[in-house]
Amino acid sequence: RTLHDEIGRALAAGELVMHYQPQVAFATGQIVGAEALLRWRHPTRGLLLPGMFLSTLEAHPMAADIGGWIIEETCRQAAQWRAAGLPPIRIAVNLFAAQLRAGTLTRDVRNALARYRMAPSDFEIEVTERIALQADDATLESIHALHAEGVAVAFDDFGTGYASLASLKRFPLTRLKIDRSFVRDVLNDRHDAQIIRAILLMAQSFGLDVIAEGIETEGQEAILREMGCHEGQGYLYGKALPPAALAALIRTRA
Ligand code: G
Ligand code: G
Ligand code: MN
Ligand code: NA
Repeated sequence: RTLHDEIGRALAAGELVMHYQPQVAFATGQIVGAEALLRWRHPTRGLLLPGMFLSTLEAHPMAADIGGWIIEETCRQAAQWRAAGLPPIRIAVNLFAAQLRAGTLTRDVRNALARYRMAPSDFEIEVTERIALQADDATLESIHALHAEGVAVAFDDFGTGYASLASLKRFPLTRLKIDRSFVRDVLNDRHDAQIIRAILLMAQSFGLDVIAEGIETEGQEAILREMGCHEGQGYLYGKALPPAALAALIRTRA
């Protein structure tokens, strides 16, 4: 059987799980958010990372359903953390193009926020350039509606695509995620540093928040912070963790 054939069973059998990568505020060192990242606990192949199944999943007829499950599951988890006394954090979820084609995004987000009594601003959708480019009027309208209701919208991998700038004007955004390819050599490569400065300046003039991805060292954090970036995500703070491990990390950094 191929992974494609197994996806339906995987969802029904609870083999799909979300891990959470911390997002940290430089000023306080506290965890202010987490990006939800999908994992597949496959019964025979072990824990699968998205690289092994994401393209299969995106093309699967159940992609929109799985996207809906991810929204529900992350909001459920957030409510559980709050019930355990943790400070509320922002949860960021990556979207599938199929959710937008199916027109299920706004309904799924509204239902989950209501069911788990979650503040819209604690929920963030991550949009890639590919999604931004494919967006038809109906998609733009639904993302505008969520944004107007207070849901955060982050532009993922910002700066890597050829239409990043055009997307700034078409899309309602809350935050830019500086792609980790610019962060990697920021301490040594003048051009990477200049690109990051330009992104920060642009974000400021558009009134957008910024988070730097791929922060692996104190030095990278220090220079990003000095440049005026306020938040970071990366292995320096932690990789994507199971819910209990993220909760423990939130407590140690609180
Ligand atoms: O860290 P990781 O190997 O999990 O992420 C690999 C890629 O898979 C990321 O770029 C991310 O955008 C994508 N991805 C991870 N989880 C999800 C998910 O739940 N939904 C979607 N649409 N993409 C995801
Ligand atoms: O949605 P996105 O493509 O940004 O998903 C995050 C991806 O980035 C995941 O594959 C995750 O494993 C990876 N990642 C997260 N933090 C770091 C980091 O600090 N360094 C590197 N090299 N990769 C990271
Ligand atoms: Mn992402
Ligand atoms: Na990214």
